[in-house]
Amino acid sequence: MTLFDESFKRLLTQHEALLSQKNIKAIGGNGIYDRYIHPVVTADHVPLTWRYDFNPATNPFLMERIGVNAAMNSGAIKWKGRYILIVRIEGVDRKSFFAVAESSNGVDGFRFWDEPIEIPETDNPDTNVYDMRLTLHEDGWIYGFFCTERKDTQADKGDLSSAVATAGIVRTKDLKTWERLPDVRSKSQQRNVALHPEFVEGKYALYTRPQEGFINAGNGGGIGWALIDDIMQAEIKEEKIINFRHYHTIKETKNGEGPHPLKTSKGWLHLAHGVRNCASGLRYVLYLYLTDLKDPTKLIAEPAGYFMAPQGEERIGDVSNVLFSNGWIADDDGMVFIYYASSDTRMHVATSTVDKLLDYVINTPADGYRSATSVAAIKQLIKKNTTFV
Ligand code: M1P
Repeated sequence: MTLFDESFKRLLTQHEALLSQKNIKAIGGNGIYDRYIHPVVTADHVPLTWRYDFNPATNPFLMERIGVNAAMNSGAIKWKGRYILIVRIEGVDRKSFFAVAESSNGVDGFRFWDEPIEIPETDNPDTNVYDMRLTLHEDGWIYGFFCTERKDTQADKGDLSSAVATAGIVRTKDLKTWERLPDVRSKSQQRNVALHPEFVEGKYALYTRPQEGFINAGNGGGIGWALIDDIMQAEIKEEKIINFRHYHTIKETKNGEGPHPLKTSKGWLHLAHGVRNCASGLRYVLYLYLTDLKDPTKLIAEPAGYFMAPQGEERIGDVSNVLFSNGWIADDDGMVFIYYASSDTRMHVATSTVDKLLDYVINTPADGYRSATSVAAIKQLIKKNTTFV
């Protein structure tokens, strides 16, 4: 056997071992959800044929030709009984693209389809596309809303970092062929746009995140809501903030809707991210809130603080101290699979149930916005417990 053959065999064996690795629930936890010991998708899960030239004549050292930096912020959908992630893959060239990975049980065994997704471009080509939110809409299409980013042509000549973000739209019936619709038109930059699964007042409804700049929410901020007259020419005309930022909270700097909310008996259950700044940089955490079934813009409940924050190895990565989620799946039996990325590097799953998440959202004290109100909430709990301990 040649050295090439040996390396080739080793590469295939190691890759297969990773793909077939079983996942198990991590011990401990807070009763609200369970984490799992392994990430579900990483850069190393990406098919070897996308990265290596296997021809010994043209790649005698069996080197990786196209490197992958991260497999992160993934949209999710249950489709034909399979758990599907539309993974954001970021190459070492810093360009992101999308690829389908599927699993039979939602917690392990994720394998990519043969090729990445080809997203058609508009007349104004995207420089970078990322963070797709999937919605099976009642109109029968599966929509993907994603961030499309292009260079800011108004920026100073030497400024090669400023960008303009808006929401791109694709739709599909088979997750294989994707039709590109015109980008969402909006007065401000937009990221974290998700499509509500039902018509509201006969219109498509979007969760938005108006922002003044590419990174900063500025005065905009907050999770917005907009009704869209025509999805083929989507335009955000009026935007109402339905989930506000607040001073000295986990979403002081900015926040953004995750995947579209889950419809439950007690209201629309939302998963979002909140961002707070500190000396070591931005801290991204996940939080939940509940809105009214008949009026999805009306807040019913929102626990204080975060639902999930990076833990252990999750805290380290390409952009450290970040948890981000744009995909979750609720099964018919009430089980919920929360797909989240840690530190812009890898994908994980946490599982819970609709009942547990509703209990958490409804019965966790809301933020009183002062240290004294936090102490009051704890004292109330201690008092309630005196009969039990
Ligand atoms: O790096 C953390 C996240 O930063 C951005 O989040 P937001 O839209 O809230 O500003 C996005 O680029 C996201 O992809 C990234 O994970």
